[in-house]
Amino acid sequence: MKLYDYAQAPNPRRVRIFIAEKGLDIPVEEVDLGTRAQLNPEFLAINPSAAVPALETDDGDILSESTAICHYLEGLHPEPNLLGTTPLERAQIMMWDRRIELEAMGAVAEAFRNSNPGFVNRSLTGTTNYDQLPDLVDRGQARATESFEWINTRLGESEYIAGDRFTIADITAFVLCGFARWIKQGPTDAHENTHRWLAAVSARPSAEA
Ligand SMILES: N[C@@H](CCC(=O)N[C@@H](CS)C(=O)NCC(=O)O)C(=O)O
Repeated sequence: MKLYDYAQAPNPRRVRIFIAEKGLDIPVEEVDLGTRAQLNPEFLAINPSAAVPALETDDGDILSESTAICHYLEGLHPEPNLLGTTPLERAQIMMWDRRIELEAMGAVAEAFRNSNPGFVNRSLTGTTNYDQLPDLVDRGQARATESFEWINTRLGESEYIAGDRFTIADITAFVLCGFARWIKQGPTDAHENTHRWLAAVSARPSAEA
């Protein structure tokens, strides 16, 4: 098995933390997004979406999408469970994970990719170059601010994001907090529930992954 990775990028980090929580040792190959190696024909043959992470299975199949890779790994290595056990718990974890990914990470990506000079004409991932849209920067910032509000509210009613135990939704939210620093965002001092949760999640060895 092999994980196509990029150390600084948020989505591959989600998978690395998941792998660490499972106690697995999967070799990684760095795809240097800094030199746009994701657009090289060799990598496009692996992942036509031109993005990391991607996982090559022992049988040579390729999986992309962080969540799909995590589902595959959980299927092979069910313990510790990170994706839920009952139909309700699985749905709740997926619900929170998708909200964190699509709303909160999406907001940060919107602000970051439309403002950072390194992403001129790369405002979206993929093989087509899309120009930055400056109007999306303020919107992304506002959506990120809003996201940290509802995350804090959620963590006031629940010990972890999806319930009373650590799951993939906490991994995505933890990675979000690091990613949000790229746009000078994150939980504010007033977000006490988030800081309580962040202290617990940061103390896990997987946080280093
Ligand atoms: N939905 C995908 C998103 C993957 C993604 O956006 N990866 C970024 C790194 S965090 C990437 O490869 N970017 C390449 C680029 O900027 O062109 C997933 O969950 O894996």
